[in-house]
Amino acid sequence: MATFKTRLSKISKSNGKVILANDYDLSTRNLESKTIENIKKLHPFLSGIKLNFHLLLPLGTKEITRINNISHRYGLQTIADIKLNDIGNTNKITTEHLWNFGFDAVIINPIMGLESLKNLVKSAHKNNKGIITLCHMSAPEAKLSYDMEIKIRKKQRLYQLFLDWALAAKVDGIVVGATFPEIIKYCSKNVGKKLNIFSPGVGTQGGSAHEVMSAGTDYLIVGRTILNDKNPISIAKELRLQSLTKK
Ligand code: BMP
Repeated sequence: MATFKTRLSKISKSNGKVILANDYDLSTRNLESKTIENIKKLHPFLSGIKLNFHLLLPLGTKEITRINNISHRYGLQTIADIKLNDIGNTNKITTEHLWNFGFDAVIINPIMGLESLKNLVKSAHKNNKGIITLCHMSAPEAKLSYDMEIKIRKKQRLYQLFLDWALAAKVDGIVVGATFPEIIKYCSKNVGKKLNIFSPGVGTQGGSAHEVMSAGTDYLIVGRTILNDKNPISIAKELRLQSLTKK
Protein backbone atom coordinates (compact mmCIF):
# COMPACT_ATOMS: atom_id res chain seq x y z
CA MET A 1 0.00 0.00 0.00
CA ALA A 2 1.23 3.52 -0.84
CA THR A 3 2.22 5.95 1.92
CA PHE A 4 -0.10 8.71 3.15
CA LYS A 5 2.05 11.33 1.36
CA THR A 6 1.84 9.41 -1.92
CA ARG A 7 -1.92 8.84 -1.61
CA LEU A 8 -2.50 12.54 -0.93
CA SER A 9 -0.25 13.60 -3.79
CA LYS A 10 -2.04 11.22 -6.17
CA ILE A 11 -5.55 12.53 -5.46
CA SER A 12 -4.31 16.15 -5.52
CA LYS A 13 -3.18 15.73 -9.16
CA SER A 14 -6.81 15.59 -10.29
CA ASN A 15 -8.65 17.27 -7.42
CA GLY A 16 -6.29 20.07 -6.36
CA LYS A 17 -4.78 20.77 -2.98
CA VAL A 18 -7.64 21.80 -0.73
CA ILE A 19 -8.46 19.87 2.43
CA LEU A 20 -11.88 20.56 3.90
CA ALA A 21 -11.95 21.44 7.61
CA ASN A 22 -15.37 19.93 8.28
CA ASP A 23 -16.10 22.06 11.35
CA TYR A 24 -19.56 22.44 12.86
CA ASP A 25 -20.77 23.93 16.13
CA LEU A 26 -23.04 22.55 18.87
CA SER A 27 -26.24 23.74 17.19
CA THR A 28 -25.64 21.50 14.16
CA ARG A 29 -27.81 18.42 14.05
CA ASN A 30 -27.08 15.32 11.93
CA LEU A 31 -23.32 15.78 11.91
CA GLU A 32 -22.79 12.46 10.17
CA SER A 33 -25.23 13.07 7.31
CA LYS A 34 -24.03 16.69 6.88
CA THR A 35 -20.45 15.45 6.62
CA ILE A 36 -21.37 12.74 4.12
CA GLU A 37 -23.32 15.31 2.10
CA ASN A 38 -20.22 17.55 2.04
CA ILE A 39 -18.07 14.67 0.80
CA LYS A 40 -20.54 13.78 -1.96
CA LYS A 41 -21.01 17.41 -3.04
CA LEU A 42 -17.46 18.73 -2.77
CA HIS A 43 -15.18 15.75 -3.43
CA PRO A 44 -14.14 16.72 -6.99
CA PHE A 45 -12.50 19.86 -5.55
CA LEU A 46 -10.87 18.28 -2.48
CA SER A 47 -7.89 16.06 -1.81
CA GLY A 48 -8.91 15.33 1.76
CA ILE A 49 -11.14 16.06 4.70
CA LYS A 50 -10.07 16.99 8.24
CA LEU A 51 -12.19 16.04 11.26
CA ASN A 52 -11.46 17.98 14.42
CA PHE A 53 -11.60 16.70 17.98
CA HIS A 54 -14.83 18.69 18.54
CA LEU A 55 -16.50 16.88 15.63
CA LEU A 56 -15.33 13.44 16.76
CA LEU A 57 -16.61 13.86 20.34
CA PRO A 58 -20.35 13.62 19.59
CA LEU A 59 -19.86 10.86 16.97
CA GLY A 60 -19.46 7.14 17.66
CA THR A 61 -17.18 4.46 16.19
CA LYS A 62 -19.78 3.44 13.58
CA GLU A 63 -20.35 6.99 12.36
CA ILE A 64 -16.66 7.92 12.20
CA THR A 65 -15.81 4.66 10.39
CA ARG A 66 -18.61 5.27 7.90
CA ILE A 67 -17.35 8.83 7.20
CA ASN A 68 -13.83 7.50 6.60
CA ASN A 69 -15.09 4.71 4.33
CA ILE A 70 -17.20 7.08 2.23
CA SER A 71 -14.30 9.57 1.96
CA HIS A 72 -12.09 6.74 0.69
CA ARG A 73 -14.72 5.67 -1.81
CA TYR A 74 -14.31 9.13 -3.39
CA GLY A 75 -10.51 8.98 -3.14
CA LEU A 76 -10.25 11.52 -0.29
CA GLN A 77 -7.61 11.20 2.45
CA THR A 78 -8.88 11.70 6.00
CA ILE A 79 -7.05 13.52 8.79
CA ALA A 80 -7.92 13.36 12.49
CA ASP A 81 -7.08 16.77 13.91
CA ILE A 82 -6.74 16.11 17.63
CA LYS A 83 -3.40 17.91 18.15
CA LEU A 84 -2.34 14.89 20.17
CA ASN A 85 0.07 15.62 23.02
CA ASP A 86 0.46 13.04 25.78
CA ILE A 87 2.84 10.38 27.08
CA GLY A 88 4.01 7.56 24.78
CA ASN A 89 1.65 4.93 26.19
CA THR A 90 -1.59 6.87 25.67
CA ASN A 91 -0.41 8.36 22.37
CA LYS A 92 0.00 4.81 21.08
CA ILE A 93 -3.49 3.73 22.15
CA THR A 94 -5.06 6.89 20.72
CA THR A 95 -3.46 6.43 17.31
CA GLU A 96 -4.42 2.72 17.26
CA HIS A 97 -8.05 3.80 17.74
CA LEU A 98 -7.74 6.37 14.94
CA TRP A 99 -6.25 3.83 12.52
CA ASN A 100 -9.02 1.37 13.42
CA PHE A 101 -11.56 4.09 12.59
CA GLY A 102 -9.90 4.30 9.15
CA PHE A 103 -8.11 7.66 9.40
CA ASP A 104 -5.11 8.18 7.11
CA ALA A 105 -3.24 10.69 9.27
CA VAL A 106 -3.28 12.53 12.57
CA ILE A 107 -2.21 16.03 13.59
CA ILE A 108 -0.07 16.06 16.72
CA ASN A 109 1.63 18.61 18.95
CA PRO A 110 5.43 18.23 18.89
CA ILE A 111 5.83 19.73 22.36
CA MET A 112 5.56 16.09 23.57
CA GLY A 113 9.25 15.74 22.61
CA LEU A 114 11.40 14.33 19.85
CA GLU A 115 11.59 10.73 21.10
CA SER A 116 7.79 10.45 21.43
CA LEU A 117 7.47 11.99 18.00
CA LYS A 118 9.88 9.48 16.47
CA ASN A 119 7.99 6.57 18.06
CA LEU A 120 4.68 7.83 16.70
CA VAL A 121 6.10 8.25 13.19
CA LYS A 122 7.60 4.74 13.28
CA SER A 123 4.35 3.07 14.29
CA ALA A 124 2.24 5.20 11.92
CA HIS A 125 4.49 4.39 8.96
CA LYS A 126 4.32 0.66 9.73
CA ASN A 127 0.58 1.02 9.11
CA ASN A 128 1.02 3.32 6.05
CA LYS A 129 -0.48 6.19 8.06
CA GLY A 130 0.74 9.78 8.29
CA ILE A 131 1.89 12.11 11.06
CA ILE A 132 1.49 15.88 10.74
CA THR A 133 3.00 18.12 13.44
CA LEU A 134 2.20 21.70 14.41
CA CYS A 135 5.00 24.08 13.47
CA HIS A 136 3.42 27.55 13.68
CA MET A 137 -0.31 28.05 14.22
CA SER A 138 -2.52 30.60 12.43
CA ALA A 139 -4.08 32.61 15.29
CA PRO A 140 -2.50 36.06 15.84
CA GLU A 141 -1.52 35.11 19.41
CA ALA A 142 0.52 32.17 18.03
CA LYS A 143 3.27 34.74 17.57
CA LEU A 144 3.70 34.89 21.35
CA SER A 145 4.29 31.18 21.74
CA TYR A 146 5.57 29.78 18.43
CA ASP A 147 7.92 32.76 17.85
CA MET A 148 9.30 32.56 21.38
CA GLU A 149 13.08 32.71 21.53
CA ILE A 150 14.46 29.56 23.12
CA LYS A 151 17.88 28.09 23.72
CA ILE A 152 18.60 24.39 23.83
CA ARG A 153 21.95 24.03 22.05
CA LYS A 154 21.60 27.22 20.05
CA LYS A 155 19.34 30.26 20.19
CA GLN A 156 16.32 29.85 17.92
CA ARG A 157 12.55 30.33 17.75
CA LEU A 158 10.18 27.63 18.97
CA TYR A 159 8.79 27.05 15.45
CA GLN A 160 12.36 26.56 14.18
CA LEU A 161 12.92 23.86 16.78
CA PHE A 162 9.60 22.23 15.82
CA LEU A 163 10.73 22.32 12.18
CA ASP A 164 14.07 20.68 13.09
CA TRP A 165 12.21 17.99 15.05
CA ALA A 166 9.75 17.42 12.20
CA LEU A 167 12.70 16.77 9.87
CA ALA A 168 14.57 14.64 12.40
CA ALA A 169 11.50 12.49 13.10
CA LYS A 170 10.67 12.26 9.36
CA VAL A 171 7.06 13.34 9.79
CA ASP A 172 4.86 13.55 6.70
CA GLY A 173 3.85 17.15 7.10
CA ILE A 174 3.77 20.27 9.25
CA VAL A 175 1.05 22.83 9.94
CA VAL A 176 2.05 26.45 9.32
CA GLY A 177 -0.73 29.05 9.50
CA ALA A 178 -1.68 30.86 6.28
CA THR A 179 -1.60 34.11 8.23
CA PHE A 180 2.21 33.88 8.51
CA PRO A 181 3.44 33.67 4.86
CA GLU A 182 7.01 34.66 5.79
CA ILE A 183 7.24 31.67 8.11
CA ILE A 184 5.85 29.42 5.36
CA LYS A 185 8.67 30.71 3.10
CA TYR A 186 11.27 29.97 5.79
CA CYS A 187 9.90 26.45 6.34
CA SER A 188 9.56 25.72 2.64
CA LYS A 189 13.19 26.69 1.99
CA ASN A 190 14.34 24.39 4.78
CA VAL A 191 12.24 21.32 4.03
CA GLY A 192 12.34 21.14 0.24
CA LYS A 193 10.39 18.02 -0.71
CA LYS A 194 11.08 16.14 2.54
CA LEU A 195 7.66 16.92 3.98
CA ASN A 196 4.43 18.72 3.08
CA ILE A 197 3.31 22.08 4.44
CA PHE A 198 -0.37 22.29 5.40
CA SER A 199 -1.78 25.80 5.86
CA PRO A 200 -5.05 26.57 7.65
CA GLY A 201 -6.23 30.15 8.01
CA VAL A 202 -7.19 31.03 4.43
CA GLY A 203 -10.21 33.31 3.94
CA THR A 204 -12.09 33.73 7.24
CA GLN A 205 -8.86 34.07 9.26
CA GLY A 206 -7.37 36.48 6.68
CA GLY A 207 -4.83 34.35 4.79
CA SER A 208 -4.62 34.46 0.98
CA ALA A 209 -4.58 31.17 -0.94
CA HIS A 210 -2.43 32.59 -3.78
CA GLU A 211 0.08 34.14 -1.40
CA VAL A 212 0.59 31.02 0.71
CA MET A 213 0.80 28.68 -2.27
CA SER A 214 3.52 30.91 -3.76
CA ALA A 215 5.24 31.00 -0.36
CA GLY A 216 5.56 27.21 -0.40
CA THR A 217 2.41 25.70 1.08
CA ASP A 218 1.54 22.28 -0.35
CA TYR A 219 -2.05 21.92 0.93
CA LEU A 220 -4.66 24.48 2.02
CA ILE A 221 -6.91 23.58 4.95
CA VAL A 222 -10.18 25.48 4.60
CA GLY A 223 -13.37 25.35 6.65
CA ARG A 224 -15.75 28.28 7.13
CA THR A 225 -14.88 30.01 3.84
CA ILE A 226 -16.38 27.00 2.06
CA LEU A 227 -18.98 25.80 4.58
CA ASN A 228 -20.53 29.22 5.32
CA ASP A 229 -20.68 30.34 1.70
CA LYS A 230 -24.05 30.51 -0.08
CA ASN A 231 -22.51 28.38 -2.80
CA PRO A 232 -19.91 26.01 -1.26
CA ILE A 233 -19.35 24.24 -4.58
CA SER A 234 -18.33 27.39 -6.45
CA ILE A 235 -16.01 28.58 -3.65
CA ALA A 236 -14.43 25.11 -3.40
CA LYS A 237 -13.93 25.14 -7.19
CA GLU A 238 -12.27 28.56 -7.00
CA LEU A 239 -10.02 27.52 -4.10
CA ARG A 240 -9.06 24.36 -6.01
CA LEU A 241 -7.84 26.56 -8.88
CA GLN A 242 -5.93 28.83 -6.47
CA SER A 243 -4.37 25.78 -4.81
CA LEU A 244 -2.75 24.93 -8.11
CA THR A 245 -0.66 28.17 -8.03
CA LYS A 246 2.98 27.21 -8.56
CA LYS A 247 5.48 27.65 -5.72
P1 BMP B 1 -11.35 27.94 9.06
O1 BMP B 1 -10.96 27.78 7.59
O2 BMP B 1 -12.82 27.87 9.25
O3 BMP B 1 -10.70 29.11 9.71
O4 BMP B 1 -10.81 26.61 9.80
C1 BMP B 1 -9.49 26.32 9.96
C2 BMP B 1 -9.30 24.92 10.49
O5 BMP B 1 -7.91 24.68 10.68
C3 BMP B 1 -9.96 24.64 11.84
O6 BMP B 1 -10.40 23.28 11.81
C4 BMP B 1 -8.85 24.77 12.86
O7 BMP B 1 -8.99 23.88 13.94
C5 BMP B 1 -7.62 24.37 12.04
N1 BMP B 1 -6.37 25.06 12.42
C6 BMP B 1 -6.25 26.43 12.38
O8 BMP B 1 -7.19 27.16 12.05
N2 BMP B 1 -5.04 26.99 12.69
C7 BMP B 1 -3.96 26.27 13.08
O9 BMP B 1 -2.92 26.83 13.33
C8 BMP B 1 -4.08 24.88 13.14
C9 BMP B 1 -5.29 24.28 12.80
O10 BMP B 1 -5.41 22.97 12.84
